[in-house]
Amino acid sequence: MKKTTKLKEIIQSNDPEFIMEAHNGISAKIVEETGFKGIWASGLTISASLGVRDNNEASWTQVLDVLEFMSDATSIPILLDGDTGYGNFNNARRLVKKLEQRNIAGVCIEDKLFPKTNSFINGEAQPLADIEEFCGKIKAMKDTQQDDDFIVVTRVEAFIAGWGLKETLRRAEAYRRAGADAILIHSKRSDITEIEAFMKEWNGRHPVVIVPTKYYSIPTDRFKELGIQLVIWANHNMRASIVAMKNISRQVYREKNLMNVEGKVATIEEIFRLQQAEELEAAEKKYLPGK
Ligand code: SPV
Ligand code: MG
Repeated sequence: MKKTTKLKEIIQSNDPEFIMEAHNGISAKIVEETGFKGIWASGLTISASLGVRDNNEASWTQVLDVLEFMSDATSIPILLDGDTGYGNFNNARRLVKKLEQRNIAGVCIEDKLFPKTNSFINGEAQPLADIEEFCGKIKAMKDTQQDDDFIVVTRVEAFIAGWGLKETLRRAEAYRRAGADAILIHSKRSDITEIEAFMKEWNGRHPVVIVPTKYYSIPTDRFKELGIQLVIWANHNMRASIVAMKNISRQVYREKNLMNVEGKVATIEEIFRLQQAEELEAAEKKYLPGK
C-alpha cells in the first residue's frame, strides 16, 4: 500500500491512532521499528537537531533534505510539520509538489504568519493568518497534489493565540470547506478543556488531530471517548536524546575514559544494523568482482 494511502487510513480511523516524532533518518527508522504506523516530522525537533530555532531559520529546502533521508530509511508514512507552508499559496503548492516527489505522505500547515514561532513561546502574541488567505493556500495545495491520497492537515492556532472556542470553530469549519483532510486543534493548556469544548461542538464533522505535549497527563482513553482520530507524540525522541547525550558527554568529560559508559550506549553493531550494513555486504557479493 502507498504511504499516502496508509496515512489516509490512519486519519480516517474510528479509534485514535498514534504517530511519533522523528527528526532524521535514524530516529525515523527507530520509530518504524518500534511499531508506530506513522512518523511526525516535527518542525521543532528538525530545527533543534540542526542547531537552530523553530522560526524557519532552516530553509524549506534544508528541511526537505532531512525528509528525504527520513523517507528513504522507512516504509511507514511521514506527516511533515510544514509550519505555515513557508510563504503564500504559491510556496505551499510548490512544497506539495516537492513532498510528493520524495514520497512524503502528507503535510500539516498552521494558520500563522511566516516566519513562524513555536506555539509554546508567547503564543498569545502571535498573529493568525487571514482566514480567506489561508483557505486559498489549502485549495492551492489540494489542487496541486498528484496523488489523491496525499493528506493536507490544517492546524488551528486560535486557542494558542488566545481567541477561544468561537474563533477556533470558525476557522476549523472554513478549512474543512476549503478541502483540508483533517483539522489539528492545538492547545497549550495542561488540561484538556479546550479540546473537549471543541469536540463537543464539532460533533464528528471531520477528522481531528491533537498534540498532547502540554496535557501529557490526560489518559489516552479520553481521546478515544472524545472521538479523536490522530494523536501526535511530537517531540519525545528529541527530548530523550538530549538527556542521553548530556549524560554521556558529562560522564566521559568527567571520567576521561570509556570504562563506565560502554554498557550504557548502543553497540557499534547496533548502528551497523540500523544502517542495514548487511544489505551492502550481500550486494557486494553479488555485484563486486572477486567478493
Ligand atoms: C512541532 O513538533 O514542531 C509542532 C508541535 O509544531 S508544537 O511544538 O507543539 O507546536
Ligand atoms: Mg512545529
